[in-house]
Amino acid sequence: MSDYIAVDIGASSGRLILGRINNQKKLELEEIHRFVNGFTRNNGHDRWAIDQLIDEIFIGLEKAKKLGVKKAKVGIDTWAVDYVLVGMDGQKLQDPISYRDQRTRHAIEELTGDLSKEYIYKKTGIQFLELNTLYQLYKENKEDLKKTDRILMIPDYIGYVLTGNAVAEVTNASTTQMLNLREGLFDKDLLAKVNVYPEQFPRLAESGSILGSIRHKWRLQYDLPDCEVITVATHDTASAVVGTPGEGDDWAFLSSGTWSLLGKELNVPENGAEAFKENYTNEWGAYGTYRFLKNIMGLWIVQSIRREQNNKYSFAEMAAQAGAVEPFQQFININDERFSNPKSMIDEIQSYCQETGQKVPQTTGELVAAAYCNLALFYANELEKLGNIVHKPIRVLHIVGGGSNVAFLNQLTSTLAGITVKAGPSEATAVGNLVVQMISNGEIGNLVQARKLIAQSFDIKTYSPEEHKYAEVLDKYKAFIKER
Ligand code: LFR
Repeated sequence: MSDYIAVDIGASSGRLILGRINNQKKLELEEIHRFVNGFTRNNGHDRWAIDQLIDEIFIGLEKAKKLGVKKAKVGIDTWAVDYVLVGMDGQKLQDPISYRDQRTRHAIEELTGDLSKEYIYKKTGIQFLELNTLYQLYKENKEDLKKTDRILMIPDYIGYVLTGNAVAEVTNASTTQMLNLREGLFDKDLLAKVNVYPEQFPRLAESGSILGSIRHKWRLQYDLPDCEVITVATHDTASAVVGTPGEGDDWAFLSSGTWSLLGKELNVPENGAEAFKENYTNEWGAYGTYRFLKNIMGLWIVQSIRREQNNKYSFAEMAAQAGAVEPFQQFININDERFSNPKSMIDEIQSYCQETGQKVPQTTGELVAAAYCNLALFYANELEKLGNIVHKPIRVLHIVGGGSNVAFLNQLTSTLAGITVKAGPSEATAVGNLVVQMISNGEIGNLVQARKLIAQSFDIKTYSPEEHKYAEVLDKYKAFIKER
């Protein structure tokens, strides 16, 4: 049996998780290292401290060695859309800019002035979000782009630093909004529009392919196990969907973390008029699948409230306080751009309620209740749309990721949407990362078997709709949202 290590880095934290299939034929996880992540303002932009993240990976791998791991496969996943510009000397030009940086404000309107949105959507099937790589590159410093030998997405860059080998892994590359669905390649027209040459991106690689061994120079510098890096589904959401224990064809997923990604796994992309109108995306998944989903603001709102209160309460305490408040006291369109990176999330929520003539939440419990109730309403509304677009009723919603621990939110979602919610695993992203490595190494046969293994290995909690509760709330919410 081999050891497998998932390096999973999200916008607010990162971790290294050791995975094994134990004697009871269950997948077993052991967290070996955890660290915080976040962007900071430097050199005029909100940037990620990428060197520090790589240092943390080495610290984690050294810890693995101390735990007795001699030889391991390693997979790396992170958030999507952000990239590193690498110069002719193989070094990064600058620290990468975060997708929440304000530089792409209004970039969609600017870029789609002469290339229509319909045209871009037909080509790519990707939702229009200002954070997409396409708009970031559009706003990129032109001199820096000229000096760029390689544009590498964050996990591809980390893989490149570790092994010396560079690829553009497909699940993440698709989030650039620059892959052509039909051709299966970067789209030349879109690249030209943002002054990028096709040669500046490395070759596309499928999830599950081998990237290479960790470079000798790192092994001299750190006390590491003998590691081979596997290019997993490097977009964290792609790994989370792989790690979702869905069965059959009537389930949807909700990957709940800093973002809430709500959608359905498809075998054929859905880029028709309805999907375009509702701004659903077709991100490429592992094993030829598509993640048909929508980005929803997610726990970012609660994380931001917590940060502004100097982390006074834990997430569990905040959820308990929210649960004690009368629910649905105000309607908020939580996907409004204004909540993407406000100076103060608390002020932003309060002014929204003031401007719309609603009760202004004051206490932590009231603020968090406003966030959770409106997340649940958003989910329920979207699930209905999703079922209509894919022409299939959705009977089960699998909630995975850190947010799947919030029982209050799971129950609200089940009741409002009128469907069964299955919650867990909370480490679905690391799990998805690990099982792709195991499939690649021949220890698991395929994705269906991997999901069976996941269902057997973790405690999945089921929530059923409560009857006669919140009967008219969803309709009132829909009417409110329509006007905005
Ligand atoms: C989630 C995620 C989303 C992506 C957003 C920005 O962590 O990867 O899927 O849209 O972050 O990269």
